[in-house]
Amino acid sequence: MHDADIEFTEEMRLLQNSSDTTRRFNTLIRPPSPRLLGFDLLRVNSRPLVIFLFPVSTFQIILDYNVPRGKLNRGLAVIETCKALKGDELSEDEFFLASVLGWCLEWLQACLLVLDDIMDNSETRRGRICWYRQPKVGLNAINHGILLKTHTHRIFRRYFKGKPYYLELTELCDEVGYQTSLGQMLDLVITHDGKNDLSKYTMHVYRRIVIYKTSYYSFYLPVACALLLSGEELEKYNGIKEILIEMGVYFQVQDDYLDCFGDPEVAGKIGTDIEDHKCSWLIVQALELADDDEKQLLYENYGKSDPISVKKVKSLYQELDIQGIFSKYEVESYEKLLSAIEAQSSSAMREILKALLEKIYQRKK
Ligand code: GPP
Ligand code: MG
Ligand code: MG
Ligand code: MG
Repeated sequence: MHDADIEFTEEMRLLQNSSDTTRRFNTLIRPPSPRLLGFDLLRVNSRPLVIFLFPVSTFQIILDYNVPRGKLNRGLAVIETCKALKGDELSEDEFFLASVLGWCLEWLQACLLVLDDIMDNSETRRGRICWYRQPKVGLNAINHGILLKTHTHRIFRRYFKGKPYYLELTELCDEVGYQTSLGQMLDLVITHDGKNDLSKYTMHVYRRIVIYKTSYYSFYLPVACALLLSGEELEKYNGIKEILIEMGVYFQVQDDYLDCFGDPEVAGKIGTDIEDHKCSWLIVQALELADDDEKQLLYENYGKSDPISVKKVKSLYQELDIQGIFSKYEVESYEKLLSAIEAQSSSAMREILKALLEKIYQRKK
């Protein structure tokens, strides 16, 4: 382990909770090597001026603002999956490499959130004003998002190049990155179409969007990464992909619900789906239940940013008992997922899938 890799801020330390894995994940490594970036620039240009033009601390600030304070679901899932596959505690080296990979997924997540917040015109994220809304940041945030993502490739090269799984791991991450961008494109294109015709918002369309924009990178990717890191062949575990994708759909439905009915103090973000005219699970449900007058109300008020219109939409959701429908959906999804998990032949996979499901069931953030 290099000194530059063990740097972590006080904030990182505060993230510790009672879970030993979380504590070790947070404190063992933060594989940023912002310094590495500085060193490389130094080597290529070999003039101190370069450091002056690109102070390392700039990257450090971007990292500190955007990587911590999340739930760490994706990063920790890599470690937990490796553990479940081994059936035992990981060695120091194994834990270290799983943490590197886990942090790369957390950096990817930070990149996606920085960019998504610009596209969704969001105000807050993880309890703070969105990065792009910081006065000195603005649309530079686009480049910061790209930096966060491209730097994970450098971390990969540094720690995994030469390992037997290197190529498959990088191809997996590239493919999932592509799928996520496609999902985001679908999200934005459908939003545009829906503004002319709300009837485009069907459950079929909804599922296509969220499988691509959320499921692949949030649920399939961490488990698939851990499988490769543990020397497993992904083909042997085809059955779990479908379950992870469905778990991702359930997770995004919760996200949509919390956008409207969650507590921003707890979730750390203020919802924007109604104002943004998003194809959210709530509007899809409402359209299925609404009579002609209610549909008219939605046509007139959905996608408007004035608080009165937003309130009218929320009140209609309440009248249609979307909250009750969501509660039922949660229980049914949990039970369906659980029985699909129980049918898996690998006990390690049953263990990890159950743990992932328990972590998100009835979540409030
Ligand atoms: C969640 O959508 C999906 C993402 C954050 C993926 C973004 C993909 C990009 C290629 C940028 P969301 O907008 O509902 O999330 P949130 O509610 O957290 O803003
Ligand atoms: Mg979005
Ligand atoms: Mg968003
Ligand atoms: Mg959302």
